[in-house]
Amino acid sequence: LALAPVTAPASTVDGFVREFLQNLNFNRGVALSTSSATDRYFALAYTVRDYLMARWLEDLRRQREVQAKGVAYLSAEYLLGRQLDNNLLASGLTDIASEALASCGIDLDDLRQQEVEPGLGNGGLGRLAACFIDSLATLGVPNTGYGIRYEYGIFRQTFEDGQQVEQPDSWLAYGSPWEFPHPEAAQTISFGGHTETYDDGGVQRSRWVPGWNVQAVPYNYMVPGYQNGRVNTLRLWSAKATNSFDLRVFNSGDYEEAVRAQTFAENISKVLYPEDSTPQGKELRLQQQYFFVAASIKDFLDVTLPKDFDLTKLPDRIIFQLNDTHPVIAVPELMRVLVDEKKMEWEDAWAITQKCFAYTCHTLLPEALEVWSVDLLGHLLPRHLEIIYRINDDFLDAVRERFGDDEMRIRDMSIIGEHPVRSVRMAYLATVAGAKVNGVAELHSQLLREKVLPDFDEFFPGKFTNVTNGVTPRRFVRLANPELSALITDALGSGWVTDLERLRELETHAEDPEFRARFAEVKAANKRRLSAVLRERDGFEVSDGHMLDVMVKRLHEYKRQMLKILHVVTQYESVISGRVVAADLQPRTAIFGAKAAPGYAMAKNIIHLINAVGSVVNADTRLEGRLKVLFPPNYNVTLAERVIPAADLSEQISLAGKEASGTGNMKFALNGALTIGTDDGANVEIRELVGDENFFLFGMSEPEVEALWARGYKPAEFYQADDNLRRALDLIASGAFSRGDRSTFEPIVSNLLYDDRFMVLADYSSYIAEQVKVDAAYADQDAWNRSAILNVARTGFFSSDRSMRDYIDRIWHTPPSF
Ligand code: 26Q
Repeated sequence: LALAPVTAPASTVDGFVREFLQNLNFNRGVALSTSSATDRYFALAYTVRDYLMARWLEDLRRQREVQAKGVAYLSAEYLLGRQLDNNLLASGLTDIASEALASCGIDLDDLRQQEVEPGLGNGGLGRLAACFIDSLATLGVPNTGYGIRYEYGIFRQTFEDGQQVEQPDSWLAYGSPWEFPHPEAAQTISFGGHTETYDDGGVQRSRWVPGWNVQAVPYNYMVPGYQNGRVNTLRLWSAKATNSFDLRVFNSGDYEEAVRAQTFAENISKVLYPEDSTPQGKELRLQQQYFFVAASIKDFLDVTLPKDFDLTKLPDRIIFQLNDTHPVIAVPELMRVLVDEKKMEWEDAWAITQKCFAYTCHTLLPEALEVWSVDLLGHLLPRHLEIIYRINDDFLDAVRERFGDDEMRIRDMSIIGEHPVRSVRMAYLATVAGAKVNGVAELHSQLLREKVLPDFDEFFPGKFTNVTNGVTPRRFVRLANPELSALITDALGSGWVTDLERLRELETHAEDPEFRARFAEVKAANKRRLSAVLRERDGFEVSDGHMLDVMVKRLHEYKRQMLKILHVVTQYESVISGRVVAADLQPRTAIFGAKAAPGYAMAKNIIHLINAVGSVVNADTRLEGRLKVLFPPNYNVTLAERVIPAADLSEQISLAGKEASGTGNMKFALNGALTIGTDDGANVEIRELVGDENFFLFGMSEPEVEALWARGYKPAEFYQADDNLRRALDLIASGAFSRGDRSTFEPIVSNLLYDDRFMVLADYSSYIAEQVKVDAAYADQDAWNRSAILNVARTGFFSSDRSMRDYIDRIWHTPPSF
């Protein structure tokens, strides 16, 4: 019996009902009649799990048997969103589940609402990781996603008097039905202590004598492919205090101290850092990074690989993909394992290591490039610091050999920086160690090579490459936009869900008036659905007939939410001053969604301003209800799935050269919104694909930005030169949005006038002019719908399936297995 394979329950409505009731009774311990919505949600989730289980176990078995090369995706963040609907879709059970529940008097949609999304990421980078593992499973490529099971994910945002307040995200309060804890498979992870050399039978060797340990407990999550019977694994590590032996290190003998030591250890996976740039260099953050990376490498070497595996063949079995610099400490960790523990020669170990890593960079902002002070790193990971020094010495020797004793260049390329304090430049370490280094959109990759790492590009020809980001069409089209999906499937058949370039075939349908009318009806239905969600969630009313003008993303000065609110203020001012009659406004609702890092004061000021402008504008009857601002708090994946399909206009307005790629921009275009955007990140590629006539371009290009900086940028000159801009800023400064208090938004206004690092004022006039064109274009609904359909038809390129194929073909060399 132990050898009998696990079998899935019968894929029938009756089979599903039976399994559901079993789970309700035996796993929740309740009767249907007395069960809560939570009980029913859990029982449903367990039922879906049961159907996927046989596939999962079979995949794990086959992967052990075949030993094909796979991808270990190392990411500190996975912004998964809700799991239920995705797993129903992947297993092809949505209709059966819906019917089965209905026969029990339960509405599937009510149960969907019960799930608390695991918000284990900040934004783009974390969501990208989630899209990538979905695509790998769908492509049938062996992959384990490794990360951290934060007990608290990204904070829950509320507003008090228009200002952001952060609440803890207790996503595990009721537990999660999707996780499989394996405390028996915990790994011991060490920190601190010192290093020493010793005589190993005549050979001098180094070793690490750690100071303290924690346990890393794996929690496994299913990652099902789309209706292909494949199930990969996401393995997130949770920190647990080790037994009393290790606690003794902290233990002065008393009980209270022992409990404190436990708390200390378990702090490591307690909370996601809510910063998504300007890393603070906090010790706990480095502990998190080493914790999950060391556990993951151990897991792969000791558990996944066969016992007798020849480690010189490691690059044939695994590629560790580094999602930004957050997991880069994996490089010296693998070296330490190979050299200190497996007793390999340094050169052999380094040759292997260089083939086992590849690095993705997600930024161009210099302040976002992660560095760790040598003091901190040496204190927490003394052996790793020695290894990094050795890597750097060897690297700089090679640089000298190539470029001569150009000490300027040596200093610039050193993995160790000297100012303001001696520190390890993690992006340099990743670049030196990685087989490939990639940016996330064409423009970004080009700037990365030319501006950020030009010396490295010259030294490592062929190492730098581009892989343009993508998004999963399963979650962001098929699930988020069922009506558009039905329309597309009606026109093309269902193959587009895994072959998104097929959307091209919609181009001809864009010329069919009847198809355009059906498309318009889908958009209208999505707006009604959003309206219902915002009413229920936030008590907001979405007005009929409004253009929905949407800007949803993290709050950052470089993304320029400020520019969008200046447009709103400009329109408002033009009406209250009497220069424009309200009846001439194209009705619009500006929808914002954005979280600010808790320590980012200017970002929080901007949130406050948006809310303040919203309160005033929404209440002013002179606008005759033709201009509205909605800012639902706590924008997350779940809200994105409702907002994006309802949008008419997608705001992608970062200063050129600052947004590495953007992925929201892709989701909007695929859902038939038109973009107003700068020539930045993946906007460039979106515009190329959809055509200039279907994209609202404005603002300086990256070279123009550079040129203006070089000339000397004086934002006040733009203020003086543009009447609309002056009136808008003066209105904010006057206290019109702060009950007459001129001090409230003074920091914003003076920042714009005298600093304006992200050139909001320089791009203002071109933005406003382009928005006038947007209004005019929207007035012709039929032409707008045609453009919107062409956006859908021409953006199939942005499927994360395509991104994954690019990584597979050009970086990983991991074809689909069995
Ligand atoms: C680092 C150190 C300490 C604390 C926090 C961090 C940290 C955490 C998250 C730094 C950066 C992030 C996230 C960055 C991010 O989301 N970048 C975005 O990545 C997307 C996917 O490639 C791109 O589309 C966006 O352009 C880019 O901004």
